[in-house]
Amino acid sequence: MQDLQESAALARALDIAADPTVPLGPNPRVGCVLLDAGGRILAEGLHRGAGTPHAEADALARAARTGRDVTGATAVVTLEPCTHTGRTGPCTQALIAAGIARVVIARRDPNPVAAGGAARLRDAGIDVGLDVPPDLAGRAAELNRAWEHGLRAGRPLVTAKVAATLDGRAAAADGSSRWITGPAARAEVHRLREEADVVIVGTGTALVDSPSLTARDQDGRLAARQPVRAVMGLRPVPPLPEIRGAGPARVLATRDPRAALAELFDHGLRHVLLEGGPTLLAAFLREGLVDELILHLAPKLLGAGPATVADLGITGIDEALELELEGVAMLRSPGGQSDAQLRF
Ligand code: AOF
Ligand code: ZN
Repeated sequence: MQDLQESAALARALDIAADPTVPLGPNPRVGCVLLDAGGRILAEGLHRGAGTPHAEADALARAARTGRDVTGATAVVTLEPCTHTGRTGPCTQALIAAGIARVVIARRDPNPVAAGGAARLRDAGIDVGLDVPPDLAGRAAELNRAWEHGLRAGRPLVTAKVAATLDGRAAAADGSSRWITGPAARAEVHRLREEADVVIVGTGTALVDSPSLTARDQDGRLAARQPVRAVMGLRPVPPLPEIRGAGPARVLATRDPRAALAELFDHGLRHVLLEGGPTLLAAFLREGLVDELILHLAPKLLGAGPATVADLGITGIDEALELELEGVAMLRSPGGQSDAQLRF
């Protein structure tokens, strides 16, 4: 990376790419900022989902519309420009044709169909910068974590979220389970929903809790980005409540996690959030289909009530599912109940 202006432009491109109004879909989130030789912004570009112009093409088009000359400019992009003709033409070609002198790339494109842009640009005599500051490279990786997982695994990334008491109960003996965790943990769940493409609950949870499955802020307002709301299982359940501004609702009429994930993947959904209950979580765990587990542990004891995970078919300690603890945080609720968050 050459200078501070490029770092600032990349931070800006990452902010642009994370735009919550970009629709859910199978494409990566990509942002682009064009800088003139003095480091001033000429134009910004954003990819708005499958079938729409790529971020680089969007930025070039905006520059053209505002009469800005991009000859000799630097393009700062969050993802390596593509080399393929897909739903749109190759961005490397567009950058070369526009007379761009330098391209700063935060993340290599792991998609074999589109990869190789950096080399293509260099071959055309363009200066390519791949050594971006680690924090920005990290943000670029994080931005499309689920998309990259999809390319590798051919199925969505699965994050499971569990709320439990200290003795591992998901609900009280009478079935009441709504307020196990405190306000900070609930806010965190809404953040997870906003990040996910689809939130799934089992039919059992849908019947007992009738959850809204929307992403909301502390005041109950709907977030800009809403996941698809899905109920999975074979028990007949009433439809999820109609909520204006909420994500569309889907029924996954299967008990087979693989089939459910395949169906969601086919619909372009790349990040699944499992929100319970115990049967749904067990089904995914049994198939080895939980990539991340987030446990919210409430400072409460019940001594009775269902466990967070149903039977996994394990009898001996040697068969235990071993997880790796990746992080522990305190979810502080000033004046309310604070909980522990464990990430596996
Ligand atoms: C995007 N937006 O801004 C860039 C992408 O479906 P297509 O034909 O539009 O091609 C998508 C591929 O292009 C995508 O998987 C990624 O590898 C590459 N770059 N894609 O959707 C963009 N720059
Ligand atoms: Zn492209």
